Amino acid sequence: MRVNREQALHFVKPHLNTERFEHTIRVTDTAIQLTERFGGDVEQAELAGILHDYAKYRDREEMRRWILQDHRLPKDLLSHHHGLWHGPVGAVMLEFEYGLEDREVSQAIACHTTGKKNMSHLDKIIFLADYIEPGRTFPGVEEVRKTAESDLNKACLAAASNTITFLMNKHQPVYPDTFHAYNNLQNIILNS
Ligand code: DGI
Ligand code: FE
Ligand code: FE
Repeated sequence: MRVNREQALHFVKPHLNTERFEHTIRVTDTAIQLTERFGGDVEQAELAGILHDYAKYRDREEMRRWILQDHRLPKDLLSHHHGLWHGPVGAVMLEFEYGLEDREVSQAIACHTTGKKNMSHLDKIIFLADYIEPGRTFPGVEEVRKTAESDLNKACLAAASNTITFLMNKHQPVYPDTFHAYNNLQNIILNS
């Protein structure tokens, strides 16, 4: 699948700046490593990693129109920070602009920023890879990287928990799916 990788990278490159493109490559490589560690389909992880921030720099008004017009996109996004829109909107745009047909890849892109309840294995891999890729310097990220060496659910929980703490400390609203991810992962771990 080397050709697929080159094609997909070539497709996203014009939509990203250099820094974001390099982040994209690191997320992709991290997602592949996590898949080798925890199982799953390497090609899906690779494609989702490459495409995950496709819509990051799209015009805010254009994204707003997509949210208003596409029945699959949750309208409550509009009452939350626009920084959260690029995942769900990107997933829908990629269907039209890239011809992305893989629903699992599309879902993982859609929830990569916030997480959600009942994340799939691929959702978790992309959510975590975006959080721990080697360029990230979030407070607490080193501990999450350590946890990610052995436990996918616990590492995702720590990432969601850190994000919630970070946002609350800044007196920022938290999108409900981020809490849903936290609660769901916490329950999985408590019941395991
Ligand atoms: O696109 P990236 O920069 O690679 O990373 P991302 O898609 O995780 O977006 C990161 C930003 O999203 C970061 O500033 C924290 C913010 N974020 C994540 N979850 C929430 C959130 N912001 C709000 N307001 N609410 C959330 O639930
Ligand atoms: Fe993102
Ligand atoms: Fe990202």
